[in-house]
Amino acid sequence: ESTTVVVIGAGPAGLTVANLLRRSGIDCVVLERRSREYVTQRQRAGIVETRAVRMFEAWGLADRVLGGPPHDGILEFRVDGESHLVSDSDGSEGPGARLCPQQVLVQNLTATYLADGGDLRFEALDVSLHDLTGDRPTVRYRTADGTRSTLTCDFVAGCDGDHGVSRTAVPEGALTAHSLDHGIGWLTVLADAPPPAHPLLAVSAHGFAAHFPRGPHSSRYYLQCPPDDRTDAWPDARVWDALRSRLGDPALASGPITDREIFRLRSLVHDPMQHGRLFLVGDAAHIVSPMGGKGMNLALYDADLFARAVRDFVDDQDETGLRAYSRRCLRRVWNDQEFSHWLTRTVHDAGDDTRSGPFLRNLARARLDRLFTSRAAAGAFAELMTGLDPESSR
Ligand code: FAS
Repeated sequence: ESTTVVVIGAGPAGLTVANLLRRSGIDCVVLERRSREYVTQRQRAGIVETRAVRMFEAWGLADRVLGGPPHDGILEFRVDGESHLVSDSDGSEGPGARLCPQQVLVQNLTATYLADGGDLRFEALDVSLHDLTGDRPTVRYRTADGTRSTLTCDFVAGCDGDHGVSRTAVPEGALTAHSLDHGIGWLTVLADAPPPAHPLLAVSAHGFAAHFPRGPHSSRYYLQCPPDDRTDAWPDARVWDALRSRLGDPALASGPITDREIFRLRSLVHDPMQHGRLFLVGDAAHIVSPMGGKGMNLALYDADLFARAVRDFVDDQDETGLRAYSRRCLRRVWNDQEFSHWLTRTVHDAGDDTRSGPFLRNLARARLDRLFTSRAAAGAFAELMTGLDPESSR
């Protein structure tokens, strides 16, 4: 079988690449290891940032793929119980961020791609990549009934996340991994409990906590915990007690907890993000701590750059975008890594100084004070939250 692009993975990155290529009339096949039910139910990110909204708008897809209400552009920081509302909108013209949970985006991207006649193959097993440095790479896989298939293509989009197969197909030493372990653990909890009026970040001596909307009747919470902590050390009562004390809200409404997971905050970047005819997109190339909501939005950014580069190549034999893909993505990746790192350090050092010590705690408190009192600092924060390219490079 032959196609132009084989996309590996049907998460936000893979499905966005597939839809954008489809819109450009470019043939592609998506191979997803899991079932459609599994992939479309996975709850993770909760906000599609302004830049990504405008990207879908520019491709004529926003109405079909974005769900959820507009984000009102207000973020709440609560420091030792004191509330500070901060704008995360830069006031530019055009649609703003949407409170669109990741599973809603994935469901809509899947439905749109299939409705437009897209070729999406679930439960594609044992995917392997070959001849990536030749002109016609091949991708092999098998279906559950044992049938084996081979696809030849012009390009492979590795959209298979942090534990995928694409990166392993690159020879040892061709990619450099830059990683950082923040030494911070988070218990993340999903619950059918009322969402907050605004996304809430809380700094307290008891440790960091956050409360984010994940739909009209559900919320995602984060609680700082020791990196090697275990979920069975967090029964429901302890979760709600810790949230009430750290969020400074004794009357916080609770609800059935539907998911709980502990993970270490870490950041990872693979450089370059391409090898021969393989292009890594989204988590397959980078992991960013959930602070600032950049993980999924970076995947959408990469997908847009890759799809435009392929379109330029197919329409005009112009390889500029393909050659510059990694450099252009990495500029944005490091910008968002720096922002997430700044925000992660600030909200954790400012609270629990047993980990960072009083000097770093005061530095973090000074950064918060600047954010709440300086227009320039608030403007820079809003620009970074929108994901829009700085004025200079727009
Ligand atoms: P994904 O991992 O989503 O998708 C990869 C796909 O490839 C999967 O469907 C997988 O089944 C498939 N696959 C893997 N190996 C394969 C193989 N060998 N063959 C075929 N298919 C294969 N980001 C934010 O922006 N904001 C947040 O608030 C946020 N919160 C998060 C909370 C948690 C608990 C976690 C874990 C992540 C969070 N993220 C957040 C980050 C997350 O949203 C990722 O950035 C996003 O899923 C990246 O999308 P993809 O790159 O498509 O990777």
